[in-house]
Amino acid sequence: KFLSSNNVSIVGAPFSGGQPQGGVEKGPIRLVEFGLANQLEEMGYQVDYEANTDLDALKPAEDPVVQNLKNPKYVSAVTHKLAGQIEERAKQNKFVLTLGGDHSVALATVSGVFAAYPDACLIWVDAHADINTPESSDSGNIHGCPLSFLTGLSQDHPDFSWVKPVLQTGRLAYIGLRDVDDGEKKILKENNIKALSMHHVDKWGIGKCVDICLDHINPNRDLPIHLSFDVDALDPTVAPSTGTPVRGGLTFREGHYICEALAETGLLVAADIMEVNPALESEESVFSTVQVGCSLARCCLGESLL
Ligand code: 4U7
Ligand code: MN
Ligand code: MN
Ligand code: MN
Repeated sequence: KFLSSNNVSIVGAPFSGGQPQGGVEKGPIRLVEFGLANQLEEMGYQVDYEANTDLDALKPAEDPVVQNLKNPKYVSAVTHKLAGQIEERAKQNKFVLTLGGDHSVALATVSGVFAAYPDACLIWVDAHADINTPESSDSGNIHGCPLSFLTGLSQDHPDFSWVKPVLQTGRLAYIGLRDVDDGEKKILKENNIKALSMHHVDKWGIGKCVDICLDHINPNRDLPIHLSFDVDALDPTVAPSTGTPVRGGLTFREGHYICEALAETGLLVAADIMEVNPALESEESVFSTVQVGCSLARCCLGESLL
């Protein structure tokens, strides 16, 4: 409905500054080397790829903690730059597929996508809620905070004044949660955010969970949808190579079902595949994580629809 072209723009976000573990900046290149762009071309898409290999140049000489957040200047500079790229591609009517990189990069994807589609809604698939404020964050890692800035719940951090509160809390829904900080639970409750945990997936099944989320954030099925998929939402047996694994996650099929169901709506305009860290665990672990990341992306673009 919203995308008239068959163009897919892959935006590499080789960035790890939103958290302490190295290696996640190698996620995008591994997904592309695995053949993601070619696979999408074989599906009939016209694909372009921006690798963003020069993000290191944005690293400031000094980047002290500000309001409890680590690397604020670096994260801000990188995500601000990527937000502009993503906005431009979304406005060209291309499906924007962003490959992370740590999840602080969602500051860029949501800012860019919502600049092009102000009425969009966001499905956040993750073990974590990523909605800590600078005050509520225990770790100070910005990959745990992007949604507090994007919803306007955090507003006075000097390095993130460029991030506009583009996302209404009523347009955000979660699937897969199982490691949510106490401060985040309070935020989710107070703002009445639709948050489905693994408990709900067990109770209702994944099909009903996706329907419940869409009924809440997109009741008439007429708004553009952005999916941000943190691979740690999947069970660690399915996606082991990620920095913050949590047991008891989505199965291979449950993860794919979400992507398929969103593709089926015809409303999906952008997707993020985040937190793939090829430096973690064994060679087989990396292979299965990269493989599942590619197949989730293909399902977002309709691969398994008949
Ligand atoms: B990810 C955490 F404390 N909530 O804020 C935090 F548990 O993008 C984890 O979902 C954040 O992987 C995880 O540091 C961020 C922690
Ligand atoms: Mn996570
Ligand atoms: Mn995340
Ligand atoms: Mn993580």
